[in-house]
Amino acid sequence: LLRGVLGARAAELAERVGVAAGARIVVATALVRDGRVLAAQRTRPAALAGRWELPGGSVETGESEDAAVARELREELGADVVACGRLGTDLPIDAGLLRVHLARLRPGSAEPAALEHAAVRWVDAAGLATLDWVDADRAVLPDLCAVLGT
Ligand code: 523
Repeated sequence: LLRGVLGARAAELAERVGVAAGARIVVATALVRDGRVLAAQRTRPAALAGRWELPGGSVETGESEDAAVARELREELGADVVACGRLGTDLPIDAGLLRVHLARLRPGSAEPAALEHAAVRWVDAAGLATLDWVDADRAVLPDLCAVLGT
């Protein structure tokens, strides 16, 4: 919306000011393989425990979003992934802004494991609707469905 009203340059500046003012960027990762995406079940906080998310976390100061995606998935899943573009639009969350990135496993990566989640599961387009997603992630499901195909 900002972009439409103010133009791309102004929106970019507003975004930087927002970041400078402390708006936190959280990356979420749609790790896709063979028409399936990796869903992960949260263990914390209590309000989100048991609900499913696209794995990720806060971008650190000075870190690129692609680097944050790779770091978070190494920490949380023990997997070696490469980010390969954005999916959907920025989603407002309590913590700041959630940005979804597409990613693929690097050849030779270990199979993703639930090191910090209750469980992980590869789901196809039809399976997306069967999981109890956290609210923000639910908004990206139509875009994800299109990426996974039917
Ligand atoms: N989300 C969210 N969806 C989603 C992720 C990865 C995160 O809605 N796919 C929200 C949940 C939390 C906030 O973003 O409110 C931070 O996510 P978290 O706790 O997974 O990331 P951390 O561990 O990097 O954040 P801190 O605990 O604050 O360090």
